[in-house]
Amino acid sequence: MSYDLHVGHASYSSWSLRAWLLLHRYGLAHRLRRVDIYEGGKAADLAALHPADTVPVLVLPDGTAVGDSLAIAETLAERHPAAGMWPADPAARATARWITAAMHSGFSALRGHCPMVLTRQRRDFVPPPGVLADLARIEALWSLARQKACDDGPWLFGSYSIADAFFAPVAMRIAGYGLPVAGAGRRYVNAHLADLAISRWRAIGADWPLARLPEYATAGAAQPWPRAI
Ligand SMILES: N[C@@H](CCC(=O)N[C@@H](CS)C(=O)NCC(=O)O)C(=O)O
Repeated sequence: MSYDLHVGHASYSSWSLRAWLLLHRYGLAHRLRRVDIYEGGKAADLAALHPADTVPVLVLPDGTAVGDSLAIAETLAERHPAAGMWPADPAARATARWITAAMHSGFSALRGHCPMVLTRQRRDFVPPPGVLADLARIEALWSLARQKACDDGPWLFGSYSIADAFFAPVAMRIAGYGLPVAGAGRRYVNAHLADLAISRWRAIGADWPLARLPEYATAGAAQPWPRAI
């Protein structure tokens, strides 16, 4: 039994990263199918999955296609209940669902001003007020999660959960743009930076050349990707 996961370029597609992290971290066999969302090939690559129009798209072993990262996460959690993708404790699980959905539907300033770029760290980025407001709310949600944590692990609820997969690209944006976070928030970003799954995903991206980079990928002064912030 194997899944097919259709993804955008691994260096830039933050929604793709979320879905892939779940398959990879929970050891679910899958094949990666690259969708050309940056060089004009998206329509052809997704034609067989109509009406899917964005990545990621997960194709189940029976051929059913599931679009949208949140639907993919819920589908995987339901199909693999023993994997523990949501926290076991009901209060922690409810909170995890809340903050995951809040991430999925919110933080438009952070997403708009700081597109995910996993190849380099911006040096000169001055966060506008909207980004700082998003960061403050993100840190409040992370703090709430830690209050509900089920064990001492480094992730939001102790052990890794879907919430961490959804906030991984947020952590990558904080690292990639040198955004200000302190204390527990900083440790959480560093846990993602040290995560071997993230290293693996960055290596996949490095193997996928692009003739034409997304314009934000080369904007501003840059330095190498950080090991920690
Ligand atoms: N809500 C969707 C958003 C997916 C999305 O916007 N994906 C981007 C790539 S990160 C995409 O496919 N962009 C190409 C396009 O919109 O044409 C999800 O959670 O999966």
